[in-house]
Amino acid sequence: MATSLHNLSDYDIHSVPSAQGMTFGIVVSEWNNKITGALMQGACDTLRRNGVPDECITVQTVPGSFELVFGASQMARSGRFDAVIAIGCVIRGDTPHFDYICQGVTQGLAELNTQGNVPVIYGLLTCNNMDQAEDRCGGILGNKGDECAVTAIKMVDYFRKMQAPK
Ligand code: DLZ
Repeated sequence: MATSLHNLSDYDIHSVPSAQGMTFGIVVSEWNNKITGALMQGACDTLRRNGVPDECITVQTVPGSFELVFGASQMARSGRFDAVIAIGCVIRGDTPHFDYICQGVTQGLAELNTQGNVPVIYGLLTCNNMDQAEDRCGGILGNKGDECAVTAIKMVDYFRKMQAPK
């Protein structure tokens, strides 16, 4: 989680496993696209910086964050990706809508992680206002897209280790 003590983009590149031969799907919500576009860019840049070529990164959009669950599920089931990153941004409004969307997406993405062999990474910003979102997509708290990319590489590596013979 982003705090003033934890910049989302802080990581030691030497602690990230090799991403060679890994493929990634990124599903991005169109709502608040200035924010989600910056998150997606952060994720792609970090994957590239860790050795993932463009042809191993597929980006698809869905209309809103609620659709991330279906979008990520389709990517995970396609057999084309070692990990899926779901990127969205929900901004609190005047009604309880925010809570329903955040809860639905969070639970949906969490369930996907128990259903298959493809890790689904949680790149949903759940913010009280636009300032908080801007701080987390390349602002003073870094870019959550970077964090998602590093997490995706680490989880593919983890899965491969678990699959290795004794
Ligand atoms: C409807 C809606 C609203 C009010 N706010 C957001 C938001 O802040 N972020 C976001 O990603 N999506 C929002 N949506 C759209 C819903 O996620 C969804 O696309 C629609 O309810 C249709 O299923």
